[in-house]
Amino acid sequence: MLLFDIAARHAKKTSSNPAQSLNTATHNGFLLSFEGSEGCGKSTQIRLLAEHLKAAGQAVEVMREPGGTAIGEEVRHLLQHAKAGHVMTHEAELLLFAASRAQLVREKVRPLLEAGVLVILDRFLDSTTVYQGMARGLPLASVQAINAFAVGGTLPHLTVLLDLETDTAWQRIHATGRELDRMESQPREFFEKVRQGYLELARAEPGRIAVVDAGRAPELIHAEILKLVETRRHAF
Ligand code: ATM
Repeated sequence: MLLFDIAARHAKKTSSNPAQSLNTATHNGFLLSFEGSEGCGKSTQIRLLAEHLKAAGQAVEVMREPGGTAIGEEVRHLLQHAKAGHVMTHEAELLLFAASRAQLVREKVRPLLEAGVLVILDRFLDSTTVYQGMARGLPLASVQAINAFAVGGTLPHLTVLLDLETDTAWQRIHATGRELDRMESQPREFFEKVRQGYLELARAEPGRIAVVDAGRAPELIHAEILKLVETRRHAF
């Protein structure tokens, strides 16, 4: 199964990096996405990275998915807390995530990249491939086509995948004591599918997706991410 057929096709023609060949907008910015299952420490790592880069004088903008725009935040609320959420079909869920992304890309991401900003996305299209495609089981060809339509060629230069054993992630989610939302309330097997889905995706796109062991101390993870970002940015 090839997860990013379109990217691979373009990559063959033009470059060894699918992200590079698909980022059709002309800009000097850098698009970095973070992925991983709940409890992997994404928020902490994004905060540490953004603080570091800002302190070094870099223009940085952090946005989350679903959300990041006024429309996207309303979609997020619908996805996570709608009263009728328990009857939401997988297909409707997929399209809502895609709708939030289509808005974010055009309203925020592209203008920021064109202004030379380093944009950090807390989740992006890989979340849809993994959660709706691989974990929910929707046909991957449809998920890819909808993803491609939503992002319209705007792909990350680098994606950091924070990989954590499902049991550890599971314990972290349930240790918070707060009420879990619709997505977080999925059974353990769902989160295992998410983890394996991400790892499969990373194997299919090693040039874009870097797997980082999230089971270590936050400072060690932060240092590795910093190195990855610096190396990859110099390549552009
Ligand atoms: P955060 O809690 O990381 O903001 O993510 C919200 C949830 O939405 C997360 N669920 N869990 N558990 C992952 C899920 N999600 C998708 O299922 N598909 C997507 O396309 C995106 C962006 C998020």
